[in-house]
Amino acid sequence: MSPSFGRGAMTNSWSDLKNSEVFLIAGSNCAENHPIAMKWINRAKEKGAKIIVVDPRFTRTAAKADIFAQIRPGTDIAYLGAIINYILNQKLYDEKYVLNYTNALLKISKDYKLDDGIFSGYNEKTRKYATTSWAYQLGPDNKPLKAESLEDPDCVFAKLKVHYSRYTFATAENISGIPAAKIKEIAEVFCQGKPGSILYALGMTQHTTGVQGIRAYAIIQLLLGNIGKAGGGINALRGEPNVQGSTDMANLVSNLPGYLPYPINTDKTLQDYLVRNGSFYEKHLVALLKAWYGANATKENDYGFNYLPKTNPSVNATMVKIFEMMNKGQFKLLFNVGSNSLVSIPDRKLVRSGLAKLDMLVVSDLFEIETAQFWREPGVNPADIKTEVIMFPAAFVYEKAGSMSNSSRWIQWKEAAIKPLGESKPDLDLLDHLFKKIRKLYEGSTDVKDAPILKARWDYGEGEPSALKVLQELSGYDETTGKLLPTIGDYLKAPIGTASTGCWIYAGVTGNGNLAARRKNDDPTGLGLFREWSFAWPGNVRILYNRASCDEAGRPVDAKRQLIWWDSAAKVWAGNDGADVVDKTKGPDTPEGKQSFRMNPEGVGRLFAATYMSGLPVAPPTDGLPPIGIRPGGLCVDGPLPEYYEPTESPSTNILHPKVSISPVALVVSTQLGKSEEYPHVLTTYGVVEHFCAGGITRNIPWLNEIMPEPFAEISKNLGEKIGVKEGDMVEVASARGKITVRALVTDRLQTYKVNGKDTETIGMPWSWGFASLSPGPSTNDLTIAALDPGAGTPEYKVCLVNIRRA
Ligand SMILES: Nc1nc2c(c(=O)[nH]1)N[C@H]1C(S)=C(S)[C@@H](COP(=O)(O)OP(=O)(O)OC[C@H]3O[C@@H](n4cnc5c(=O)[nH]c(N)nc54)[C@H](O)[C@@H]3O)O[C@H]1N2
Ligand SMILES: Nc1nc2c(c(=O)[nH]1)N[C@H]1C(S)=C(S)[C@@H](COP(=O)(O)OP(=O)(O)OC[C@H]3O[C@@H](n4cnc5c(=O)[nH]c(N)nc54)[C@H](O)[C@@H]3O)O[C@H]1N2
Ligand SMILES: [Mo]
Repeated sequence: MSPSFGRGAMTNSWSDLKNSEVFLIAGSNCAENHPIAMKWINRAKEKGAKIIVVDPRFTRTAAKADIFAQIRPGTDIAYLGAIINYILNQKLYDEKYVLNYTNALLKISKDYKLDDGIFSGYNEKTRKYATTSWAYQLGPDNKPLKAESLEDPDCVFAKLKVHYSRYTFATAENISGIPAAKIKEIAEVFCQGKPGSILYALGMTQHTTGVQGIRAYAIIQLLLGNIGKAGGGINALRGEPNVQGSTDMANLVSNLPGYLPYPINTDKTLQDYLVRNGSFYEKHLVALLKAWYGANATKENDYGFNYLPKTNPSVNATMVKIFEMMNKGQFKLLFNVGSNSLVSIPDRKLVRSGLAKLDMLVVSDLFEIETAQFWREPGVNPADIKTEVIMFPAAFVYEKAGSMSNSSRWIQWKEAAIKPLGESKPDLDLLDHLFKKIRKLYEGSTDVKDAPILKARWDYGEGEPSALKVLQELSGYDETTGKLLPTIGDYLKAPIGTASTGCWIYAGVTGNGNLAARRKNDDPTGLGLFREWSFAWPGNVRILYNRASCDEAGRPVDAKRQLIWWDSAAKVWAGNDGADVVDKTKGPDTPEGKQSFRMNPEGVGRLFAATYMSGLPVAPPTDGLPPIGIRPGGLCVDGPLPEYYEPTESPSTNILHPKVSISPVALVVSTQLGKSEEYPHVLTTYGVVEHFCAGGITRNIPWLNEIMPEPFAEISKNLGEKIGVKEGDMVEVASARGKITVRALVTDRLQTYKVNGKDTETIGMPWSWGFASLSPGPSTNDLTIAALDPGAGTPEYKVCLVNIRRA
């Protein structure tokens, strides 16, 4: 999928789920964690849609399923690989779609290979891949060479076939514990229903192979022609309120707002940045610099490029790694806003010891959460801790105006319902106040490193800052007139340096009034597009890649679910949805009009994530500067095709390649690792309806505590019998990193299963407790492992090894 539009969002939307004929819900318990998804899924089910749920536990979502498969945590790529193999062998793919809208025909370098679990380019010392061999064969115009047919052994399609031929139903059963016949049934049912939607959340992402699991979804959906269609897509059900907005706004280590690549320490100039990232980013980065530095960003000073801090790409500064660095004394201050790290981070003793090494910890939260009280956790002596702790009381969601973005990419505006209570303040007020104070302290400085603070444009109002002004900055201005740019089209047409946007994908959200505040909820097409309810990025397109819902001539393939079409009389892409095309006036017979995945440099969906920068002139230009390409393709750091690896701690070796059992590039931070001889069972962790994440809010609500008073360990009846534990008994659950005592829940929701012939048990535990609040309880993250996906940095919360005994 596209790197820029795909970083976790729905390709479709919540309300579009009603258009699906079949659902694969694997790695999400949406009935409990995303009830709005379930509302629309139920509407589809009422019309006869089939629901497939794959989960280690029988959940409330599973209770709605036509097919439920219990899986060993962390093994999805094995059964998904078997489904891909089945689609290819049985020719169940949508041939026209595969030929026209995917990179199936493009030829891959002869240097590419996968050998015993290791892709070409592996460096054993650095445990990283050089990705040069994962490239296309290129023609003299720098375009990938295209094979004559899918039979060509060099083409992506052939590579896919060879790769997944090893993934038989029997092998997938031995790895995942799902019976082969059931995997086949899932494959058949999912391939028969069109359109089909895939829904996922943490069950897929919280693994050392999380990114590759989602790549497997992309392959299946591209083969079946399910992307770009109403009722299709890959739908990431995102978690925290406004987590979509915060990642759009660069709450990610490697991005600036709008998913622009972050500058690195070797980028001395804007030119250096563009050589690495492609000229596509010039307009958007300059517009961002104009938003941040206004008149201080000029052509002469590279638009203030060097005001931006640069990252060191050899340092991984994702969440868990930050705490590792804190333990090494590399941080003086932590500003902890809206997160209860001491409860939510895996192998959490790393957090406790890290916080104690700070000079100052600032916590902004609604409640005095565990993180703010780390110095008085039982077992810790406050006298030994030098960290100064400051608490800012934050205003809650209904006490402040602003926009929130949901998983459908809808930017939704809301007003404050009441004034902030007591001394609490909205986060925006706090930041505005801090910034102004800090700037005062720097006043008059001529030190270049202070310039970013002194030169910044900061004009959200005197007194209380206006959230609307912030959204307007994101939407964008014509800097020559100071007027808001009406639409994303106007922004794209504006010459470089004349427009600003604080987040280019939000362009136009307030261009014609505050469109995020729109609340028209009629649905004239019946397709659940609701195009006059708020504003969806980009450009109010509700279903991404919707060019792929039409055939080569620009006619909708699905007569019942027409999204867009080429209006040959008016010579424009028209329709019920906004057209996700390069240029609305370029017809289906033009090169631009053929592109169904405009954010990819090849213009097609990526079955194989190839190393590729479009537009590079082959001969270096004569002026001595390195050539600038247009746009790179999205790369995975751990391989161009999803391969099955065992979780970091696993009850089994990898039967596909025993010598390379776990991902050779996984980032293992925990130093204490367990073996299955000592810790024979698989632990998986999950959320409960009654509490929210680390429980900072919900454990302070008495009636929620009453219905969900304490954490527990969910075990099968077999395991209960084996260890002599009955429902309600206390058990000690131990991993190599810690142990906690909780109540046992002996249940049918978990069953014993076979992994490569061996009886295996999963233990399930919620994780929302800590030592503070009205209802304290042990933290499950004492047990979990800090092992990260090498690309995303997401921890493997969903699998580690434990033992259990009667307490
Ligand atoms: N009530 C409530 N709602 C919430 C939250 C909450 O805490 N409480 N949290 C919010 C947040 S921040 C998020 S991110 C979302 C999370 O939403 P979900 O991802 O739905 O949350 P989880 O319960 O962690 O995990 C989902 C399911 O994945 C299963 N699972 C575990 N391992 C695997 C695996 O290897 N493969 C497969 N196929 N499934 C697996 C688990 O058993 C679980 O049923 O929910 C949001 N909504
Ligand atoms: N074992 C295990 N661990 C997990 C997970 C798992 O599945 N298993 N899931 C992971 C996931 S997906 C997530 S998202 C993280 C969540 O981890 P955290 O982000 O640490 O958890 P939350 O409890 O959501 O913390 C949010 C805090 O923000 C405060 N808050 C709410 N609104 C505001 C506001 O407007 N302003 C400010 N300043 N504060 C506010 C709340 O009171 C709360 O304390 O946990 C992760 N940890
Ligand atoms: Mo989350």
